[in-house]
Amino acid sequence: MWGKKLLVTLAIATAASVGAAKTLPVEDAILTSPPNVPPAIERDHNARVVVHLETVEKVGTMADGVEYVYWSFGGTVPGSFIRVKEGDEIEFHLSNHPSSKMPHNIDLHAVTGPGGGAVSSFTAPGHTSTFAFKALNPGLYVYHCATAPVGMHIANGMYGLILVEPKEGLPKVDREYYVMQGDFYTKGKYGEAGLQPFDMEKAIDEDADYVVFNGSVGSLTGDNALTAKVGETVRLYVGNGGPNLVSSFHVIGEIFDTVYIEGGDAKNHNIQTTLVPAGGSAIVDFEVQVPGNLILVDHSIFRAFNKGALGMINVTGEEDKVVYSGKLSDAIYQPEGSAVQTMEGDYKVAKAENKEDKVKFGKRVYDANCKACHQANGEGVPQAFPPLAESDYFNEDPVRGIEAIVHGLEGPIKVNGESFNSVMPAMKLDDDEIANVLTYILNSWGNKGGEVTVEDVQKVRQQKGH
Ligand code: HEC
Ligand SMILES: [Cu+2]
Repeated sequence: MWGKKLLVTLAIATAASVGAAKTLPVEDAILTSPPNVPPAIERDHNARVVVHLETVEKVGTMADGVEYVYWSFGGTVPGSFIRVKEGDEIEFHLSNHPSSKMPHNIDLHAVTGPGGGAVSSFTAPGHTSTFAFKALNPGLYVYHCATAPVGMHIANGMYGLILVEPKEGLPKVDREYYVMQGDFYTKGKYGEAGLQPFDMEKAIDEDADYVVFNGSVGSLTGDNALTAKVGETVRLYVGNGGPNLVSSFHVIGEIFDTVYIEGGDAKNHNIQTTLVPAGGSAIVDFEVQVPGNLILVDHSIFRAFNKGALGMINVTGEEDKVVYSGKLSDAIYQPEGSAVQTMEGDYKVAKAENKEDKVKFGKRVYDANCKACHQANGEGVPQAFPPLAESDYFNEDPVRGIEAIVHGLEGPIKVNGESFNSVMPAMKLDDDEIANVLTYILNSWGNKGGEVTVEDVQKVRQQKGH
């Protein structure tokens, strides 16, 4: 009699598969690709959550004209977002696609156990491994491949996030997004076209060519920008796969109302920039109050403007001139009287008298505001910043230059036969500075000559009601 009962119990345990302590309702996990996040968990009990995740090696786009063989969880970088509840039991099935050249495994930082599941999940191409774990601690956790050479598997894109919601859930917000930073190391330097192989030397030197959100340059800009409406609350689940670099995560034009520090329980408020370690995370919540483009960056700022770590949230809705006025006026500031205008070396002269002055003053504006991107002689940077030297786009209609400075410029354009699809932020320059800098450009580097006037600039400002 006892023997028979034992046998039955064993059979049930096997049917409910390995590791189940008691019988929980079974459900399939909803997995999402970045920047999407699975819906909040509504159930008030625990479940046995079945996760099916596949490792895939495939060619993807790192930047315009640049391809890379990504290794991924679920076919995207970062990998599929997994969402469970504190106390859930997770039955994990890791499949390695038959076309893979490498074995892979998974180390989930949410696992309490050896290697975070790495050894139990080691999977050859064309195989599936299964293991189970209990989500003991709530938090936002990184997962990654931990197959040797570990650094190489992570550098190729094998990381993602798993959220273990606390028992009581997280406060409701209007929108949730999944953003994960990673650094990449390629044989060619940033923007060099073609299929770029992984560069182990650079990876060891921590000399990244690309630092990006969600696996590629432009994954969160232009048509891929995140969206929100004025008055909504936004939550970003931010991860950092590394392999090497720590992220100083910042959103230009926004303040984080709440940061769940390092993805844990501790909440900090009114934060400008939060540190996201390699192999770590943060949850940031904020309300958007005014329309415009919020820019996500790693505030190690060369990474944002020269290596790709730049994303966007396009906020639409009503202006609130009390929260943010826009430019109200622009008066000449002369703390030391008009003497400033004739200071030795004529550093600051209020007005250009003629074209020669404009060109001279325009060069200073250029060096201080444009050179960093468009380069010293207007030659630009392939794939990233279009040339201003002999630019057919600009010479055809210099008003485009005014528009680019006043309103910013984004989306696909063609300059001298080369396509660009990037973001130039609007620049806070006054009408004289804009007239001067564009006149300087028109009269430099083989451009067609001519002059841009303050009136031209004012016309553009008025067109869009500025
Ligand atoms: C942060 C980098 C950055 C800065 C600073 C910057 N630009 Fe740009 N600029 C760009 C990018 C990127 C584009 C292309 C945008 C696109 O493809 O949608 C661009 C496009 C342009 C274009 C049109 C394309 C062309 O090559 O003719 C002009 C003109 C231009 N910028 C002028 C300026 C001037 C003048 C300044 C300084 C006042 C300036 N830019 C500062 C990044 C920058
Ligand atoms: Cu791997």
